[in-house]
Amino acid sequence: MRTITTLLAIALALPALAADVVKGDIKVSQPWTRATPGGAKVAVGYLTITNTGKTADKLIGGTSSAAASVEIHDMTMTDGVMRMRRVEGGLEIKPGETVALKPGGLHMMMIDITAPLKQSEKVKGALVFEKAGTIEIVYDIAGIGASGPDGKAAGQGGGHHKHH
Ligand SMILES: [Cu+2]
Repeated sequence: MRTITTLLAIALALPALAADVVKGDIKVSQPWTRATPGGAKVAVGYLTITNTGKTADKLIGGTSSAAASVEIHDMTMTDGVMRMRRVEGGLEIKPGETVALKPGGLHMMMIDITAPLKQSEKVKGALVFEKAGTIEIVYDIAGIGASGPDGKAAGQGGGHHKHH
């Protein structure tokens, strides 16, 4: 009996990645963000959106319990410099389409975060769609500099990604 209890405790302690959230024709998978260094004013959220319906929907905004506002951003390369800009008019998700918000591209920009995000914790948020409405999500917080939700770090603890 004791062995079973111990094994269960170990299983529960393993980091569980957030489950998919489905509402209407929209499925949101694997929301994640990164821990933020002290003093940081912004954080970046990533996730994957699938439209399982027969009509297009549009991601038009978002909120987060940890930030004053959230915008949909994209990264573009201009003259060899990566810049991010707000996606005006929303992000269309066509029927049957899967759109990944991931490092180097589309992302949810959390602006004026209220407290530093800590690795292994979670932060609540919501996505607002034109048709599916508001979808509540929970972002897993990976390490500073992580390149994916599983916390595999690019330069974690190595002093890269200096904040400026
Ligand atoms: Cu941004």
